[in-house]
Amino acid sequence: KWKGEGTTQNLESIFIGRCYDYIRIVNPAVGEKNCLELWEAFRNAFINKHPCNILPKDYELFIKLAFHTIPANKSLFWENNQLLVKSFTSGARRYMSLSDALFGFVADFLIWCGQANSTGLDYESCPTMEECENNAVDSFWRMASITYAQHSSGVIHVLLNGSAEGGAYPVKGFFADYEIPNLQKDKISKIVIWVVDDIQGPDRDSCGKNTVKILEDRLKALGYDVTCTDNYKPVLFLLCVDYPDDSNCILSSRDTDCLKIWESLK
Ligand code: ENP
Repeated sequence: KWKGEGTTQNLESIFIGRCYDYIRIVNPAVGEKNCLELWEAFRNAFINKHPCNILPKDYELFIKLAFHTIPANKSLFWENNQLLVKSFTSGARRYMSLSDALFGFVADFLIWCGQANSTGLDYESCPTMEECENNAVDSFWRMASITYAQHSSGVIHVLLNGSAEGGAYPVKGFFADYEIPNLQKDKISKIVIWVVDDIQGPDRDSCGKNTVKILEDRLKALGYDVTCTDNYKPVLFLLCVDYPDDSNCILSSRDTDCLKIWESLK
């Protein structure tokens, strides 16, 4: 009856399994957590309710139980490049995006919703954002985003896609609406923006232009020290793994210059 896909099959097992994976293997530094209790708190946020009537605060208990600190200088916000972010953060080893924190990790890529007057999940369909804003998944990410932003400190990183249609910084989105307003200015030393284009993709947005300029101006007006770098090399090189022969992926331009001179002399 809804337009969106239904609840992910085996949701409970995936959720509880991910929770144990996280506390035992991915990031044992978060300490002991009761994964069954986390699942109950998560489930109670949306079961037995109309699936368009779920609010961020319904996830408060889940967030409280799953919460752990986000290490200073490790926060990474992003838009339009989820898979790149996944490989760049390297499962919290390099940076800790929201989905590398326990309270995002357990839900990443999953879909869920319940139904009114039933304790069952709806595996057939779930409401999309267009059908109703207060659906179980979006309200969850709102609550998780707010918490993640409030607890981010030190140098904050933002990874944007310069080839994204409509601009690298969506002026309406989780980052714009729930994360920027919840950053705690007194805990933040600097905001570093990286705008990386898809290799062989269009160069739609760059530092100082279009939507990135809107973002830089917004953050500066809020009093943050902001820097912006186009095609930040460590991230670009990660993309190069799939395009080893592309001209953007040749390591030293001096080598190619020498090669050209040598070729012309032959
Ligand atoms: P999209 O539309 O590129 O990707 C949405 C996918 O990312 C969904 O599969 C979602 O899982 C998963 N996901 C991981 N972290 C988040 C998240 N944090 N979030 C919403 N979905 C997330 O991403 P968006 O919608 O633009 O969100 C990007 C935001 O995430 C940025 O604000 C970034 O700073 C933040 P699922 O369960 O929905 O299938 C917050 C909102 O970290």
